[in-house]
Amino acid sequence: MADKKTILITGATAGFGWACARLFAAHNWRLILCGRRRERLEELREILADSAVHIAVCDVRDQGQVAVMIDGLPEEYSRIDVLLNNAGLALGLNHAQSADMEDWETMVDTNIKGLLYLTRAVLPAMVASGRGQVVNMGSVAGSWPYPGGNTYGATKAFVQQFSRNLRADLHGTGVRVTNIEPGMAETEFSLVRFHGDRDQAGNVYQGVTPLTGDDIAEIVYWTVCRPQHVNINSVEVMPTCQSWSPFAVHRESGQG
Ligand code: NDP
Ligand code: 8X3
Repeated sequence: MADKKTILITGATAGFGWACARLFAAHNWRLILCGRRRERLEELREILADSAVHIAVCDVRDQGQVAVMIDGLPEEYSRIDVLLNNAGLALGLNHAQSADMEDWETMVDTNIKGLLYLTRAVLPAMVASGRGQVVNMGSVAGSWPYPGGNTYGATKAFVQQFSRNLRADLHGTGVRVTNIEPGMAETEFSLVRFHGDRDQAGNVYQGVTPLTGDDIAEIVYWTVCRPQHVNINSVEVMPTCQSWSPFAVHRESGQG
């Protein structure tokens, strides 16, 4: 029987990360699960009691904590086949002129710098072994602007271009890179975006059928299971109920 493969999932305590943990466990993968909420990680480890699971409480914004997590992996978890850079968040939906600078900094620190810390820590071993895959969680917001998306969308545009540049750097190494770009999905995302306001978060999903964590997990798993000679560069996916709006046009008052 082939040896188990190992995936490191950041942001495994909720949403996409949680769904990916369950799906990869069901396919007999060895899991390294990372997030800040220890109790959620322990709950997930219990749910996945039949699987090989290593949990790591880690704030991806802290490069020191990331280094401790990677350096402290037990021997059997130390060869990472897939890094799923999923930890991330949107904070606020204010227009730029009234946005909270602390929210902006948190998004940059998490969605950009955290992803960089993990990638830089894991890549050398992948390159040395001649295989591996980095799967980044981007967003449609990285390609398509919307009011209030300002810094969140810009962090995901970074993820999109960084993913492409990684492919350029990793040319010929056998290491694959994929950027997943989901649209609206019901997770804890909106609850976090609206700083815990359940009504505001609930309104986002009123009367629609959004994507689910399981939908995204299946896509992540599909990209990882392509044959080694196939690299899925990006997957953009929206719920059927979501599409684009026309350009907004501001008209001078009195001009109709
Ligand atoms: P959730 O809020 O449900 O999950 C976010 C996860 O990120 C949690 O596990 C959280 O864990 C983790 N996380 C946040 N900050 C940190 C940190 N500093 N260190 C470690 N872990 C952190 O949201 P989603 O599952 O929806 O989001 C996952 C990814 O998908 C994000 O990158 C998001 O931008 C992206 N995305 C989401 C979409 C959506 O509509 N839901 C659409 C497109 C992309 P903890 O709080 O325990 O640290
Ligand atoms: C999350 C999707 O449209 O709320 O990345 O920005 S959206």
